[in-house]
Amino acid sequence: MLNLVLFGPPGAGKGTQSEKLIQKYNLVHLSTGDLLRSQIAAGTELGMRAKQLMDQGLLVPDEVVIGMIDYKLRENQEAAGFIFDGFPRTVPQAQALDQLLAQYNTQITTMIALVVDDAELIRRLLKRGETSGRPDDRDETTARRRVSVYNSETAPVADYYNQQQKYIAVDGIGEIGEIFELICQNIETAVTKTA
Ligand code: B4P
Repeated sequence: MLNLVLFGPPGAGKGTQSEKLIQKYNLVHLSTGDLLRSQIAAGTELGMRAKQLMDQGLLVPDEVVIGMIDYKLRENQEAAGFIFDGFPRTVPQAQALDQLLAQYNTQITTMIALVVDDAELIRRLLKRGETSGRPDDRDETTARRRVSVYNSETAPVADYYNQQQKYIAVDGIGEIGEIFELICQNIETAVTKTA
C-alpha cells in the first residue's frame, strides 16, 4: 500500500497537490479539513463545535479528528492506499495514525512536507479568502494565528517522521505542476527504498 502524509502549514498547497496525487496514484483522499467542513455544512453537533475553533484559526481536539480518520479507514479497507492531507497535525495524532494503520498491517510510506515561507502563506490564504467564503481565510489576524498554531503545535510532527526516516521536504513555492513533479519524484524514490 502507498500511504502518504502530505504535510505543511496552512496554505502550503496540500489540498491543491492532493487533488493531483489521488488521480496519479489512485489513492483515497482523507482531508480532515474537508471532513470537518462537511460536518459543518451538514449542521451536525460535531460540526458546530469544530466551527467555533476553526473560525478562530485553532485546531479541533485530537480525539475528534482521530475518530473521523478511524471511521474512514474502516470504510475504505479495499483502497490501494491513502493520502492524509492536513492530518496528523499534532504528535498525538501521528502516534494514533501509526496505531490505526498497524491494525491493517500497513504503515506510512513517506511524509512529503511542503515548505513555504510565512509571508507567502498569508498572501495565499487572504487571496483564497476573497473567493472561498471560508471564515478562517478572511482576515489577516486569523490567517496569522493559523500559521502560528502550525509553528507551535504542528511543526513537531515533522520531527516525528524524521525520526522514522520518512520525512522529505519539497519546496512549495513555484508553479503548481513543477511542485507536483518534484513530489512524484520523491514519492518514487521513497517507494523504491522501501520495496
Ligand atoms: P485545512 O482544510 O487542512 O486547510 P489549509 O491548511 O488551509 O490548506 P492547504 O495547505 O490544503 O492549502 P491549499 O492547497 O488549499 O485546515 C482548515 C482548518 O481545519 C484548520 O485550521 C483546523 O482548524 C482544522 N483542522 C483540519 N485538520 C485538522 C487536524 N488534523 N487537527 C485539528 N484541526 C484540524 O492552498 C491554499 C491556497 O494557495 C489556494 O488558494 C491555492 O490555490 C493556493 N496555492 C496552492 N499552491 C500554490 C502555488 N504553488 N502557488 C501559488 N498559490 C498556490
